[in-house]
Amino acid sequence: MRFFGLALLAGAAVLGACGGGENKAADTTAKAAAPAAAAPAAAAPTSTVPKVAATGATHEIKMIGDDKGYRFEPADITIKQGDAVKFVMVTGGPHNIAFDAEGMAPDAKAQLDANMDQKLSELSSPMLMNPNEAYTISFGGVKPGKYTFHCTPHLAMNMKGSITVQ
Ligand SMILES: [Cu+2]
Repeated sequence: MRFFGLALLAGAAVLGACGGGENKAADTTAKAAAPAAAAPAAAAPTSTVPKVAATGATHEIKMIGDDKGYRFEPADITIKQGDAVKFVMVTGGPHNIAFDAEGMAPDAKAQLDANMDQKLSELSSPMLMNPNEAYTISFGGVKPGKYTFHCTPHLAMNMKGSITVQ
């Protein structure tokens, strides 16, 4: 993470040196958002890796908050590369899906991030507010490994899960 941060800062410094006036409008955003500001399209922020569509099965994970607690159900699943995972908001929202970048291989991280639409931030889905709202993530091109995630609003309530890609 530290190395990645330094690389971002270095990139921002280079942009600042040669960019001239084109960055004025973006100066109000945080440093971490600098690479996104450099790209003309807001839709494709930090990654240069293209999204890979799912070609396999779609697995469903429910997002629940009730008197038994906040949870993903099932919390831990195993899928194949190329499958998709559909997260469905059931109760107790807003919920989201935020993958833990720590320990994730850089190429896997780049692909997973590219495969997520409408992100709040890197590896972080938008909030799902209403029952039956869903958010589907393609694991096309995401290499085998275990990907852990949590719900940002309910991290303290231990709303966590994992997806193991075979
Ligand atoms: Cu939640």
